[in-house]
Amino acid sequence: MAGKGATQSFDAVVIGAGFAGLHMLHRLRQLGFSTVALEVADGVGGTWRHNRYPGARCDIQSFDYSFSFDDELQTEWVWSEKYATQPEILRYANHVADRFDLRRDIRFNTRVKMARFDDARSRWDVETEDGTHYDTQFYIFATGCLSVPKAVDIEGYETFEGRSYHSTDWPEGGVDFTGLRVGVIGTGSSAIQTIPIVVEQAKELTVFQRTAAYAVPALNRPVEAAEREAWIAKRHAHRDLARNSLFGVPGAPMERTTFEVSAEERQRIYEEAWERGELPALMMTFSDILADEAANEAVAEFVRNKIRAIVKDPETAETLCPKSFPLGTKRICLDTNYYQTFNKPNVHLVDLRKSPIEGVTPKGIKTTDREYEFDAIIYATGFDAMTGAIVGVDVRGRGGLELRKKWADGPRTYLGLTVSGFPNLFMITGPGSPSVMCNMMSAIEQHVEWTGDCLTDARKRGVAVIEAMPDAETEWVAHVNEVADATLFPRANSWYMGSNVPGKPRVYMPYIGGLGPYREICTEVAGNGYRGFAQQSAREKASA
Ligand code: N01
Repeated sequence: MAGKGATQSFDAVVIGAGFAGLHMLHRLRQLGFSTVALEVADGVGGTWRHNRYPGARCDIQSFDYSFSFDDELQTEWVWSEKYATQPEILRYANHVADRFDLRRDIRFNTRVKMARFDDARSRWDVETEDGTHYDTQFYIFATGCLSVPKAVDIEGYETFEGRSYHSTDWPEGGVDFTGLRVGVIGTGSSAIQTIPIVVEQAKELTVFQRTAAYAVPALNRPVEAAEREAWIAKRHAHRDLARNSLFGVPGAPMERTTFEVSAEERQRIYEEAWERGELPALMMTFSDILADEAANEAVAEFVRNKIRAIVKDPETAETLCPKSFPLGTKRICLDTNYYQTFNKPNVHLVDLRKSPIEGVTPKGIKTTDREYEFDAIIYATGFDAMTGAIVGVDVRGRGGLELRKKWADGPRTYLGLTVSGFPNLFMITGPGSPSVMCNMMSAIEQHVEWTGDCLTDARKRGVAVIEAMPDAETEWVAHVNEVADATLFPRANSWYMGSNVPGKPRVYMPYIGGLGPYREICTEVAGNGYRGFAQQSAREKASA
């Protein structure tokens, strides 16, 4: 291994050793590219390494939230629950790293400071914080969509004299909340998973809610041996359906529309979906839920009525009812006893719409109403999603073009995979791709396969430089917006829109055309000689 200031050369440098980075590294090695992965943490797992708050689990069924690229891997691993816990998912990531002997090509505790494209040599110079340089033809971001915590934007938070925790960076050994007065800020997926567990220890728990979320019951349970065997028997067909689906799991919205059926029939259909305990189930009940306001309101009211039926205090129930955005336009949360928790006498809900937080004080949290005293505060305030980790590195493309500047008004990509002006740079599940709109594992596999094929094809044809053309990028950005604008998604102030981070441009970032249709587009682009990409061979480059 080279020391500080030394330079090492590779065909490809992959940033990150979460699921995307592990798979990309493995694939490139299989294809014969010399590859190194650079990882800031001291182990693999990415966001699953840091998000170890109590209650953390996947919200896609474990069988689906796992790799399909290696049949032995998918048949040997045994998931213990319908929705695996964070420790089990992290064990799986470690298993993948061990099984394919990936660690020898991962540099842990390594943060990339800068990546610069050298026009003359058509190679990237990647510099890490310890001064090591990596010289590489291909530079690949596998940094995850939800890996950079949103900076806490509440005044005075550093003055708090009790203990502060962030769901995105939980202490490794866990936290004992026994007998403590705990405040939780946020009611997104992380908070909804952790609140029912923390309350088992806490003396008092107070939840500060700014925007009520839609949560559906996970109905988690152990995976029985017979269920596992049945899944193994049908795995190939199941994975094919997932690959070509909208959300990266088998299933599609029904063709019928909401008001085609009677109110009683609608209720029956919603009930059936509720009982499945799956995140996309309600959205799949009718084809118009994400496009038609009245259809969305009908299913939203169904969820509100569920909340009203569970939560005994009518005022608390009403506060927990989401009313400010259409169902599904922020990621639906999957819960286990979240709403039931508010029936406990030691759990309190503060409606920040009525009394906003003024700041954190040495003793607790002060709203416009009063001050609440705590021993511990949990910030479950989310992420600088999709772009945070990418612009967190100083990336300079052709002619010194800064990616941060290029994306100042929002991310611009071709296919969510590449950026014009940044040759030989690829992103796994970048903005402009389906990524967070579906099962991340399915999205990761599609991008890793496409990128591996693209690099192999370039090598075969002697292409030294491949770069998205500006027109192709502009068309793709327009298409991503056009598809989003035809839906209710832009109505919500979501992290999909970047609107959770103060000052971040409000742009719809993921591609919501669905994973299957998106895969077809990517395959068609590749099949047409990488349509929309400028390509230059080493010889053309030399004579240019
Ligand atoms: O973050 P979030 P998350 N004052 O951004 C509130 C995935 N995930 O970590 O909505 C007061 O959803 C904020 O309020 P508002 C999943 O994709 C998956 O929970 O901005 N409140 C909101 O309530 C998910 O969507 C799982 O008004 C403030 C909350 O904090 C994504 O990660 C588990 C505030 C943040 O919610 C993000 O989820 C966990 C402030 N200053 C996460 N700032 C699985 O199940 C923020 N909030 C796999």
